[in-house]
Amino acid sequence: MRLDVVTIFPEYLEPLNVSLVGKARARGQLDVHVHDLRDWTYDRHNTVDDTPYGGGPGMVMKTEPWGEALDAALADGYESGAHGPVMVVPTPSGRPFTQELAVELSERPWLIFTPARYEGIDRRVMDEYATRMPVYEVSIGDYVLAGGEAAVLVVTEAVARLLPGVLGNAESHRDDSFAPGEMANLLEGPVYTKPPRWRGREIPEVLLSGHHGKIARWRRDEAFRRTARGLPPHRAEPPRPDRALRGLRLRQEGPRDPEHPGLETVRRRPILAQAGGRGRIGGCCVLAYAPATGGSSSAG
Ligand code: 6GU
Repeated sequence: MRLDVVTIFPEYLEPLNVSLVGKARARGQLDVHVHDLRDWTYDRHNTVDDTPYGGGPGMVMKTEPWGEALDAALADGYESGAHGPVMVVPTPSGRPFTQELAVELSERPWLIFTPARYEGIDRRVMDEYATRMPVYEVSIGDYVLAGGEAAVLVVTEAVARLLPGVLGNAESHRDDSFAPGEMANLLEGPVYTKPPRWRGREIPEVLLSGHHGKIARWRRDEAFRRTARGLPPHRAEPPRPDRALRGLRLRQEGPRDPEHPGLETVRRRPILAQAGGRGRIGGCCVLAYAPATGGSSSAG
């Protein structure tokens, strides 16, 4: 996979040389190109921003440096044989970055990140490149960062570990929380290692039984239990409704979600953030879903 990042803080992307992503680069599984946006400015001050049309606070990133930088990155990529670019624009008003989106991005051969500072990039840049390639505007959570660089690191790490051969054990992301398949929409249960007793705390006995079937069942039960208990309080984004939640008996309180008419919301809580995202109904965050059962929904 080829990654291009255009930024005014190339040094912010140094962590891409470290750990899993750094090793993937060293092995040639990831081909990373970081570009300095200011290389495509021609005034004494290397200006990349200007005041917003229509007035208002803050500054907006200018079209011309982005246009030239992206054209150059694209030309370089195509020249070296890359194909099928996707532009990933980090922004708090983007679609929520989920494991599902990480999987989707991991299947693309070439990602071009455009982390912005200030109030964002002139809209015409995204509109222009959307005529040539898919443009994903992505948010990593309901809070506002000073710039998109940290989001690039987050997305890259989530995507890189999904690339074939990057994780040591081919099966090690099968059981991830939110991974598609068996564990879709389930949070992972607890894990333990040696010693078997620490400060008076023992590990669940079943894990010592050597009975693989029982252990698998216990792990799945724990994942259901953790999911049913609700999300950790810092998590605004709910597990997505699907088959995995069908067996759960949760209280129903909310209206139907127009996006998932066959399901009813079961638990809601107010949210504070302003940024857009799925899972919202009338200013509330949907925490879980239960199948709509025509009025008499599951209780308990
Ligand atoms: Cl992707 N960028 C910025 N600047 N702020 C964010 C974000 C991204 N995701 C959440 N907050």
